[in-house]
Amino acid sequence: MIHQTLKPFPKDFLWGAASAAYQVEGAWDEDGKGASNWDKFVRIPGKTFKGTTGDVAVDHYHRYKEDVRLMAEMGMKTYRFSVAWTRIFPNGRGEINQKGLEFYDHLINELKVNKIEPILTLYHWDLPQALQDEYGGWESRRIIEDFTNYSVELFKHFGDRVKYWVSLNEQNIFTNHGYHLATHPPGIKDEKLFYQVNHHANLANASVIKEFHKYIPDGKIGPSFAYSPSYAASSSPKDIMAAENAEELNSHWWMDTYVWGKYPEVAWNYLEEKGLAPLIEKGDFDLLKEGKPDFIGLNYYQTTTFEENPLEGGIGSSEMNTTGKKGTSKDSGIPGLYKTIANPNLERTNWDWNIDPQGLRIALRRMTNRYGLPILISENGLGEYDKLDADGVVQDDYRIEYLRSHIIAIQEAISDGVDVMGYCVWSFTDLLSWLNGFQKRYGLVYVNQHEEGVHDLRRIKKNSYYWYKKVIESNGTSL
Ligand code: BGP
Repeated sequence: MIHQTLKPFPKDFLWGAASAAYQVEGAWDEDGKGASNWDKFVRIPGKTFKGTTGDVAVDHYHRYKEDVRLMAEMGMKTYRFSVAWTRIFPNGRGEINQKGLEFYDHLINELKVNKIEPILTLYHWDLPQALQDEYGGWESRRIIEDFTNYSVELFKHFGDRVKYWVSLNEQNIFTNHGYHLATHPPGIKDEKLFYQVNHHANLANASVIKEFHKYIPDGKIGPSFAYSPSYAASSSPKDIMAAENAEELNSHWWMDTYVWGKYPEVAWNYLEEKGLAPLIEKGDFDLLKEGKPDFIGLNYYQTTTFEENPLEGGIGSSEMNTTGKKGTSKDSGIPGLYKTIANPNLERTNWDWNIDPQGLRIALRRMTNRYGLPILISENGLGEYDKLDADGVVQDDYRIEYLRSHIIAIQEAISDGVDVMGYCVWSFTDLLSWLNGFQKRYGLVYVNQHEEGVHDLRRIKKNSYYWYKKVIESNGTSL
């Protein structure tokens, strides 16, 4: 659909950027913080790129004032960050660590003084290790109570100042890496457990959303989902069916459950046949239905293209490109359902992520048609090698191009009728990439931090910072 004129961005559109506690804060064992699953995992040799850890990360814990100053100077309307559960409850539950609350109090107050709307993510993957040790973390239903208890403390404490909340960040990604690919903690490969863990996470998500509405009736909450729309490799009905299968199992499986409190039939039947469907207890679906989100958070990076994959001899899962060498990723799939294939119409990044702004518009439209909820784009950005040149400038024009084309796609989607609440660039400053160290950079602000050696961590505005400042000032008219 081609619009003669595009609708303007809404007046109160939340232009912003995002981060996650483990990737920016550092201070991993300061002021009473407990150890998280990531604090443990990164210490196992060979798990992360060049053995990088978030021990220091980009030291946001000590430099948050400077970071917020840079946000304010850019005119940012919103900042999405996550709370480290282990700062609040070092062992996952029990006594509150006041120093942990204080840090986020200071951060939130600093944002408010600068008229930046905080968006608080309750869980961005750093689980208290104590809970993993005690009962397997997400593997046990006990997580529902502990996650709810932790979340309610945050609602009570920050609810007067924070109105936008994200419950779970990318449940599909953290469970896939944690229990299927074994590339994130706890590093397990067990398909059956993967679906059980997801059922617990769904229940925990619903439980905190239900509580949220009691404590912060004037606030909004939703999960952030990593949605990668499925394309068919060709017009062959077999490829189209493969793409449908992927959409059912990789997207509807999660989003339908968040919004409607029930699992989609096709995916459920497939999993039941395979003996992989999760165990459900009485009352589970009631809880799932009671935890309806106010919006869906969309983390959009790319689309994925699928073709048919035979049941006999078809390809299974494989590893992703964490080398930064273009073309090193391998196709993966589920025999009998689908396999991925490179899309010849799309450019790829050095980490083989497809660059597809139209895919964002497609994602927004599909989600709107199916769920009818407002959408917060809670992450979108480009990970690339950025270089600080001799004049102290970071010429990340490729990032500007990436962001510009995606923002145009959002405006087209808004013109199509999609209700988009805001847009958070991933990320504000450079930060630690879970598996790619510091060489895969996303920030609007460069941070002098690297995998090896000790660095001054100074902040340098990239070209994209100045460009985004104008975008915000003009409410998206100057692109
Ligand atoms: C999302 C995560 C972020 C961030 C981003 C980029 O899946 O929510 O935490 O890491 O992806 O990923 P990467 O650092 O692997 O390039």
